[in-house]
Amino acid sequence: MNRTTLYGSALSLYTGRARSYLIKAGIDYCEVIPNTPYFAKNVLPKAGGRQSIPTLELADGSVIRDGAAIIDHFENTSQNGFSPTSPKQRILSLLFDVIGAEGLLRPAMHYRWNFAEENLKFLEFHFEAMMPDRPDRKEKGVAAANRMRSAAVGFGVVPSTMELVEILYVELMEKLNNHFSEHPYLLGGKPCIGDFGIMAPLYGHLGRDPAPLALMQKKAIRLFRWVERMNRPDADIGEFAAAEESYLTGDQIPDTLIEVLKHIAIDFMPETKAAAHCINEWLNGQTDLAPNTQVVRGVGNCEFAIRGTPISALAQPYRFYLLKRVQDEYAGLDATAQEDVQSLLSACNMAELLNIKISRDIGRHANLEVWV
Ligand SMILES: N[C@@H](CCC(=O)N[C@@H](CS)C(=O)NCC(=O)O)C(=O)O
Repeated sequence: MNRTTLYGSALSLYTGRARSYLIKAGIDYCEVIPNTPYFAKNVLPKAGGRQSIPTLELADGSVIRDGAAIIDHFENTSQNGFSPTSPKQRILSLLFDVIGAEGLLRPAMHYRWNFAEENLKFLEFHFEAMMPDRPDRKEKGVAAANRMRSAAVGFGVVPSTMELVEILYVELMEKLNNHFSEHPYLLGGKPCIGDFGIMAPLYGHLGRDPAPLALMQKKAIRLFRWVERMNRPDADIGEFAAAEESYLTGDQIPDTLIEVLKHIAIDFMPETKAAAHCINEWLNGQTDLAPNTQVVRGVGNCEFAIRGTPISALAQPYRFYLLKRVQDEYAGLDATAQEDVQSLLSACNMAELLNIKISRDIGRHANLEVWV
């Protein structure tokens, strides 16, 4: 390849985050489904042997696997074009990245997998398209779709939680819609890392599959416009008469965004606490976990309750890999900025996030997340 290639799929949650970044950053790239012999032979071995999307191949043949690492690469080479510079905005930008990667999986999975009448044919087409073009393509596509359907259960979407998942998501749409009625992006007139983070669930699943797309278009037009805007190279902010294409000045955090976070906290805080507890128990039991051992997707289920509804969900270390970025950013701030951030997170019912940690760090080695 002599051009940057994004290996991904139109319906993939995590591809949506990297794609939006590449578009907004003006990077010349093409998108390819990773179902080719070329991918298997030339890209996969450089991606730690792990077939996850998004994976990026640069023009020089080097490969970056993992959406956060792809964005880090371009942020590092472009002087952090999409990272705000003031303390509270930096913290929220990183926080929304965690929320997007890990905190909205239940609504994403529910509205994809539990609306068969509207979604099934659409999903079958895409899963089949992801498989190599061989006689068993259809069969392989169905098997892959079934694996993802059961992942939804693993994230805590079961009949007893579906009503709660729907209520919380409809409320979230409302809060996001309010915010995007006043500001084109999370922090003003320009997307930040957190915008790309929440694009993951809000595009690939919730802003594209037929059932949730129709719901979003009906209930949250301004949110739908944000999704659309995030996949366009220009700022696409015509409906905002006076918007500047920059972050809000003076480290402002709009009240509408605090309302969004307060709502997310209802689900995100209990799950983060329970997942940390579960992962730490697991780590305690690992007497021979050598450095550079690959971090697996989940290490058991954690239990928590939201508004009285019990939930059991996979405890995923990756949540804490991204959360540590928020905590490290906080640790590097001066005392005044730390106080400001603490008051902000308290107003969002998220102050505890600065202290919820897992007992072993996660790093990257050979394109994989590993235990340090
Ligand atoms: N942490 C990764 C997660 C990527 C991911 O899980 N992608 C899904 C599709 S949306 C996938 O490829 N799953 C298969 C796997 O992880 O083996 C990222 O942010 O890029």
